[in-house]
Amino acid sequence: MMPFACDVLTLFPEMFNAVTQYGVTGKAWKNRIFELTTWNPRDFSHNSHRTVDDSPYGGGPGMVMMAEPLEEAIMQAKSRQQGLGITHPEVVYLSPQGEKLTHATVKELSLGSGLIFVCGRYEGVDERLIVRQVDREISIGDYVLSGGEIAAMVLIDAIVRQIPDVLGDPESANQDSFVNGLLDYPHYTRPEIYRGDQVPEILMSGNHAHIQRWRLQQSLGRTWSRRPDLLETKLAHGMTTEEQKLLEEYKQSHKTR
Ligand code: 9WO
Repeated sequence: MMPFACDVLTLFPEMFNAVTQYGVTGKAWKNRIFELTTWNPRDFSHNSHRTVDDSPYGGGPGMVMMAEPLEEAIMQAKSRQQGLGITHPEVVYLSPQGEKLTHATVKELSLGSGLIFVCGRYEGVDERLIVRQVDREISIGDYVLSGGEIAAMVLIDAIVRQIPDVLGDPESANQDSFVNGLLDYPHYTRPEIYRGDQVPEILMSGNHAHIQRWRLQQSLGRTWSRRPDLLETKLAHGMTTEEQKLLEEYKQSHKTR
């Protein structure tokens, strides 16, 4: 299979070693499941100081990334991806003004064959670059970072683990929290008693059907108590009679404690 192609525009290319060198994404990169090419906007600067930023029109604090070096870097990234046979690589800009990242967005992006990530620094990027070149502006949450790099890595990590073969067991990604619209159930491993705390009896029973039902109930219950917003969505898409029964039972046992 052709690797999933990531082209990243960044002033700090070495930050991306975090995804290519470690863990599940590191292994996927080594196995050429995805590839990552960085483009430093400084290499596209038009002056000898390699400047890529300037002060904002209208005044105010800080600096703004200039459109020209970024647009030229995007052109290079696009022609590289087109050379790989990727006809329409989407350009993604990471910013707090973007659409909020969800598992659905991750899935959608993972279905393509390549993406170009624009990582901003300073106070942001000249709006004309965004209007001209960016297909999707994505936020990973309502907070401000020092730049788009860590957000891009969050997105790359989430996308890569959706690619078939990345997780050893082909079912693994489907077991992830959020796939069924619910939070994960609690996990336990040895020892059976940790500082006086017992592993829930049912997990020691060997009864797989019972364990499965208990885990689903924990997922439902935790979603109800911690993320009622997610449960509303799940409810709107329809819950089985079994799921409703398990949740009612969980609510009941939580009132009486
Ligand atoms: C910094 C700043 C300083 C003084 C006054 C206003 C300011 N705005 C910013 C700012 O928003 N900087 C951003 C840094 C510019 C775009 C790249 N940066 C960024 C991306 N920070 N946080 C993100 C981000 C990306 C995706 N999801 C959440 C946050």
